[in-house]
Amino acid sequence: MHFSLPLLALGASLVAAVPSLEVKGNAFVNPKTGDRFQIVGMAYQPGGSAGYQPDKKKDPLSDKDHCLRDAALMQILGVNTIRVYNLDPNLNHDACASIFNAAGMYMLIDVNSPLVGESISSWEPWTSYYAAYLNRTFAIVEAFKSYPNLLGFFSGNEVISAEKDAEFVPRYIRAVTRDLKNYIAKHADRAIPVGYSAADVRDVLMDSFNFFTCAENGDATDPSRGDMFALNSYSWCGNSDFTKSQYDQLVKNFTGTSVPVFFSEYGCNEVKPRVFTEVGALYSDKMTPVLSGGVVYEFAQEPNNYGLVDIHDDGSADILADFYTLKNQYAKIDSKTIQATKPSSSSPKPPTCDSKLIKEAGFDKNFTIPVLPPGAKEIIDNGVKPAPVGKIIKIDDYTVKYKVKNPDGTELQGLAVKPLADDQSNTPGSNSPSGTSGNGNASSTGSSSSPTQSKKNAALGKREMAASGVGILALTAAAFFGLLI
Ligand SMILES: *[C@@H]1O[C@H](CO)[C@@H](O)[C@H](O)[C@H]1NC(C)=O
Ligand SMILES: *[C@@H]1O[C@H](CO)[C@@H](O)[C@H](O)[C@H]1NC(C)=O
Ligand SMILES: *[C@@H]1O[C@H](CO)[C@@H](O)[C@H](O)[C@H]1NC(C)=O
Ligand SMILES: CC(=O)N[C@H]1CO[C@H](CO)[C@@H](O)[C@@H]1O
Repeated sequence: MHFSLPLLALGASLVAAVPSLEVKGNAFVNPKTGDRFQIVGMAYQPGGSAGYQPDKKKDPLSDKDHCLRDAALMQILGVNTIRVYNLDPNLNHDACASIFNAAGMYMLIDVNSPLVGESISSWEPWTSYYAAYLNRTFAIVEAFKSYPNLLGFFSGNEVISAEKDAEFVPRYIRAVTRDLKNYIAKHADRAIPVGYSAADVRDVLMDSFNFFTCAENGDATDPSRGDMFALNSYSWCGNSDFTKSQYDQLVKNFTGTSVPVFFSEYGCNEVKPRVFTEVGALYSDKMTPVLSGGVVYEFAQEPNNYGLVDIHDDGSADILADFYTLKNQYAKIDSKTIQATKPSSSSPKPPTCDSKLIKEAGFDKNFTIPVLPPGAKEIIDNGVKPAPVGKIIKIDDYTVKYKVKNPDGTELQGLAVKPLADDQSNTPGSNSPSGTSGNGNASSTGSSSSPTQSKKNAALGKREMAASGVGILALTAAAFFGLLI
């Protein structure tokens, strides 16, 4: 084995790729090592919903230089997966997918968008379930199925957010899951996981979990059963703890799950600045046996104030203080251990779908899944026509073109994506250009940030900080680190 290492490294500079992951029981597994994979994820929707404009040929994975900037920054953080919500199947995503692949990051892709005709509606779902809608979701499959770093598809996101949406919607989400899985089985060369991303609303969460992960007659191959289940979890706010956040209940409730469960969003911002202490809990041995990590909401700053990086129209960007707080929390994760556990050898059988699984009175108890709408069978049989095609391409230059500044106003030097060796996913510390240690401020040396300090940073506007002279100090520090590297 040892002899082949240099050869592998050589090959890696040509076409490095992360290994496509598989689902085994309640775990994502790297088939090459047999190790379990924990998602260290980032929600990526620069521009918010305006970042998706099919009429302007624009979506979050269609601009190479933007992706280079953001992948480089996420590499510094230590992210290994991105979640992207709204995509146009007919745009070319090769450069961005290849950049994130080289940076060691997987992609979780939502097949829907908020536009009419591009998602199942919470209200009268049958009016939104038709062939052209399915054709679009299958086109997303076509556009992404060939990227090795595609981790999975979300068949829906928070379509059920209250009991009022729960009477009929669940069976339609199961129908879409079935259709996507049947399409993938016929037209993709590997089993790509499909699952639902649920709202963490107590009235509907566990019923959603049971509804989407049970199987007809307990048969795990039932195509309408989700391959994974995710929840958008915002119950840990500020310096909370395992019990106060009710993470203990989540672990208890999902124990024995027959599919991987993870947070498809987390990062409550009710207490500001965020301290991201939930990271320590999420990747601790209290949670990793049951959950498979989570996705932080979110990379780009938007009016709702969850962002880590403020991106400007000219492509330049300002790193916000929360970015370094999260980076420092990620740095404490014991990646080697959490990414190298063996999945449990016994996979729990899926529960048999039965109205007894459902607790809330208003929640769908009908497991007869709606039949395909007219015209859809032909598309599943023959494939989307014309089908978009995606492929990994060679990226000649990984240098970031835009100026990116630290919270104190200093500019990051030498910012570039650092392509990883073949079969590597990104971990904290795999890329650290000068000026990105500590808090991204002049005097920072250590790897821990105190909440009081970040509060101060957030309170001080960027301009004030520069005026106070911190900027000049930081430049000196950046130059110093530059010499070291
Ligand atoms: C199906 O999707 C493809 C790719 O987006 C598109 O070109 C085609 O017109 C669609 N067909 C139907 C019937 O909606
Ligand atoms: C756990 O499940 C129980 C029973 O369904 C439910 O009452 C409780 O709200 C759940 N807790 C969480 C945190 O979802
Ligand atoms: C269950 O749902 C199916 C459609 O998915 C419908 O045809 C059937 O009538 C429903 N059954 C009941 C008892 O409501
Ligand atoms: C000016 C400023 O915010 N300095 C802080 C930089 O980061 C270090 C380490 O967290 C703090 O100790 C400094 O106070």
